[in-house]
Amino acid sequence: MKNNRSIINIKDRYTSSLLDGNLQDAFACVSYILAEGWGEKFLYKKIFTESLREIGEMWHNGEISISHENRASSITLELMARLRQSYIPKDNSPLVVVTTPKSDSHSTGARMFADFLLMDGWKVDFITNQVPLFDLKKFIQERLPDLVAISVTMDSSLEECDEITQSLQSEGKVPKIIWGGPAINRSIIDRTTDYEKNDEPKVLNFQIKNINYQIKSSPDFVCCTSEFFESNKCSKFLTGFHHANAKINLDQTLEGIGIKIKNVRTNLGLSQTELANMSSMDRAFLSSVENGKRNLSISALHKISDALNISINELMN
Ligand code: B12
Repeated sequence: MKNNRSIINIKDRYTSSLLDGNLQDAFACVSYILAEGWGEKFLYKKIFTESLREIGEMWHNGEISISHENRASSITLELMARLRQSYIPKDNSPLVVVTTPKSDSHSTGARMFADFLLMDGWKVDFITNQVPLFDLKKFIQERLPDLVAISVTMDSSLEECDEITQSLQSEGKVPKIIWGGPAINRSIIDRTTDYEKNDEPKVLNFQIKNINYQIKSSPDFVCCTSEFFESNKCSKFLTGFHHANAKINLDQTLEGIGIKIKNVRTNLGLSQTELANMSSMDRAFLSSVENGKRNLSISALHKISDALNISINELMN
């Protein structure tokens, strides 16, 4: 079981490596976490996100210069780019365009969301860095993505997010649109639930500096409850795109089960060795199951689902 102390230690060491501009040491922290079998999502949530927030706050508080902040972000983005090379989408994977409003230069959260989708088998087009709306719209009309994700960090960019959505929904083939990011989590008036279009006639409002702003567009999903978009509602919305696709073959089924097992295991804070012991199987066997390389028997599936305390149905879903 991952112990809190060791997580804090490794996060602190990662943060120091970023502040020192030491790519090799930062890479060593990443290698350690992956070798322990804690998984990429854990690495993103507990190490990358928390370290970057800490370092960003240091800049906001005037403790370090913008160059130091920038170097730290670049090292993390470089490591994320290395990890991305191992996620290879299939031809029939759904396509998402991830973007940010032009007025919002915070792009790291958007990149992380994009990488989470890549890990879950999506094809991703990542468009930030102040692309003008007319150009973004033209691009989206050419690419015809299944989903457009708009990530908003600054409260002052919420109105622009609404404008982008209105513009994309005004003509042509309209893609599904999801909103998320810190400004959404912070500013939607009722944050106790995520919103789906069919939840209407609820009226969505923002509150920016205590001033109400009524949303004019109609996003298909607004992710407000969990910054890691792991609410049941959000997971269901995002996995629905895979189901809408063509027939799934055996390899894809095994891969899907493997990803699910790994996700549940890492969320429970279990290493591969620990889960292997709990389900009385060999770690190498479990590793091949998680990588989708093993046509596992129903009895093996049973042992794993028992150890994870989850039904077989859920693992197969
Ligand atoms: C790092 C940082 C910066 C960096 C950004 C580097 C970059 N390229 O991204 C720099 C130094 C450039 C910066 C600049 C500014 N910043 Co700043 N910044 C931060 C800081 C410290 C961390 C942001 C971050 O990178 N977090 C890490 C990422 C990984 O987390 P995340 O964004 O939350 O994303 C996660 C989830 O939200 C989710 N997610 C993200 N997108 C999406 C999308 C969908 C669809 C879904 C479902 C989920 C999802 O997934 C991610 C992974 O889990 C925050 C404060 C904080 N602690 O959060 C302030 C903060 C965001 N900044 C702020 C401000 C004010 C600014 C400046 C205006 C400051 C200035 N005076 O110049 C400028 C911005 C200029 C502009 N026009 O954009 C304010 C915003 C205030 C507000 N309420 O709007 C904050 C909150 C600081 C504060 N406490 O006041 N900043």
